[in-house]
Amino acid sequence: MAILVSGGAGYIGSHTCIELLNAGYDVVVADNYYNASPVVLDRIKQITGKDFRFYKADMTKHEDVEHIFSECPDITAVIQFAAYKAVGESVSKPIEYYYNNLNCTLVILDVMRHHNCHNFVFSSSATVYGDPASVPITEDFPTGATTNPYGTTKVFTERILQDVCKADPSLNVALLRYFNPIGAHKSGLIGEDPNGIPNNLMPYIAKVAVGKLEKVHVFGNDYPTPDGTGVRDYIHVVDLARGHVCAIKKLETNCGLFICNLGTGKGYSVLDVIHAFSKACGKEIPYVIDPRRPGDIAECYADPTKAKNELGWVAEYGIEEMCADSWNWQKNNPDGYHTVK
Ligand code: GDU
Repeated sequence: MAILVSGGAGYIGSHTCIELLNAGYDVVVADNYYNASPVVLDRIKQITGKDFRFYKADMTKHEDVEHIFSECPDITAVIQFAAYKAVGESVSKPIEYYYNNLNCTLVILDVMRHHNCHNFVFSSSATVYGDPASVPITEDFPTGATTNPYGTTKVFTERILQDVCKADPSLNVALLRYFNPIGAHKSGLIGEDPNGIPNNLMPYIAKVAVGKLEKVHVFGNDYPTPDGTGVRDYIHVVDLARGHVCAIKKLETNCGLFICNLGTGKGYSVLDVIHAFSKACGKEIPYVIDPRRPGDIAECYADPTKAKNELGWVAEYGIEEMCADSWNWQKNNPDGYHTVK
């Protein structure tokens, strides 16, 4: 029994490989290094003391995916992380985003059915809820009113998977809607390493703390939130990774379609995160208030009750550990995986 982790060298994928290996699963990693580095693979081996198979593969290419499944007949489940993920870029490159993100899943599903593989975990996002009417968000909230093509690729892929589940009762699919993953593995050996200037808050703060960027730009302080800045449900990436192991176990019970939020249920503002990070790194994080970023919403946090009841999963780490672990990764690897040791 092996799990194919597509996009397994990326940020969430690499942390998930570690949790799967630690839980005793055999792992097959596939990645094209679009948003990842080969260094990650050695780090995963170093952390776990375990080996795994690796394929440099483009999951939109039928022959690449077919090659993996024909060489690894023991694959019983796929966790599909491979996708483009930059919200802003998706607005200017919609064709690339729809082509890549939808085809990765479609090609894998097509190959899976010829190889007797029935379990599929999809890396979805709270972005499918758009601007929710209220918080906390439960899984039955309406989806689809997204504000950018990236978010819409998540909605469309969810819809495809629901249709495929209806057509094939032997298929088990988990749609995991992540809130805002941050943090890094305790070892400081793997973490988030975005290309260029980070779009997301936590990697941006970390780059300011390490002196690579001058100050944080806070996008708006006039939202209807306690301090006026945007509120999000930040979740430690290791907690999120553990959620995938729980989802694999759920699929092993032949559950059919399973939709679940993965969040902590707690909301923190941009200023809360900046202050928590200052404490973790022991220095002031300079910031400036800028206008709102188009497409942003005021508040977004999960109701994680379903994950607790049906996966037996709860987030263990709080904001202090998320910041401490992000800082530990950033200070040890100021240039991410390009850092020369
Ligand atoms: N923010 C800043 N300055 C920055 C970056 C972000 O003030 O430099 C603010 C944003 O306005 C927002 C908060 O920080 O209030 C978090 O922003 P992120 O960009 O880190 O995260 P988002 O909530 O915008 O989006 C993230 C992922 C998406 C999607 C979404 C789900 O990037 O892919 O999954 O969560 O809700």
